[in-house]
Amino acid sequence: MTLPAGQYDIGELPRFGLPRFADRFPDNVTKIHLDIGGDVEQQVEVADKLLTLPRVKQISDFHCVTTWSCLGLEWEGISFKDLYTNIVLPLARPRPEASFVVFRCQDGYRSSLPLNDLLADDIILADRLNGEALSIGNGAPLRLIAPAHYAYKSPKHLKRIDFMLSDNGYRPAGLRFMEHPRARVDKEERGIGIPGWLLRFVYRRSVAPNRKLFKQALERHLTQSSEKP
Ligand SMILES: Nc1nc2c(c(=O)[nH]1)N[C@H]1C(S)=C(S)[C@@H](COP(=O)(O)O)O[C@H]1N2
Ligand SMILES: [Mo]
Repeated sequence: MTLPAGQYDIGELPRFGLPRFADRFPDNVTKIHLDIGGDVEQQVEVADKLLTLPRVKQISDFHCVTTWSCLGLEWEGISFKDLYTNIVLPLARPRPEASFVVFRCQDGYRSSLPLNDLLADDIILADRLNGEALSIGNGAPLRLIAPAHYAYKSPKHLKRIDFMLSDNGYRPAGLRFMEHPRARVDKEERGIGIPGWLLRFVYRRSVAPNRKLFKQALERHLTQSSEKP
């Protein structure tokens, strides 16, 4: 397996993200509740309908923009394209030009991708990883997996998907330069306005301290929830 430019193999999938999300956790990690909205004719809640879609399994590599990668992960869930053609189009009926897609998460995180990118065959909504239900650290109960894009485009703890006519009014979860509209790994689109190779050096220093921050926050969270009556 070859690593994309500027990436290294970290050997496992750590709990990771923007620092301000380290202490935020989803309320609901077992039952999937997914709302479809935005510029659509009808808002829909797809929780049970998801179960009617075919299950898919896929092995793919995962690349965080801060330069770590985790190779050969086996994700299981449903394909985004199936959700779009079998549920979004017939039931929510988005406006034909609604091609800016926004994902909203239980921890307040959000990200976006163009509809065209999301209709690629390797984009899935995953509820299982390496043969087990998704853990709270890695995105339970449901997350997007977009392997060709930096992992900030793979939102965890999904609760809502909006199909929008434009990106007007969309606020990225981090600073504006940090969210490239497409963030393709093979083009090293790490951010906006700063070359990818330059961002590598800045981001790489944050990996170890941020990983520790996320790990300790999860440990605290798990202890607190187990102490609750
Ligand atoms: N809900 C949510 N999704 C998120 C994030 C987050 O903080 N919250 N961080 C993103 C980033 S920057 C990365 S690298 C991956 C990390 O996924 P992991 O914790 O399963 O390794 O999730 C992405 N999706
Ligand atoms: Mo990331």
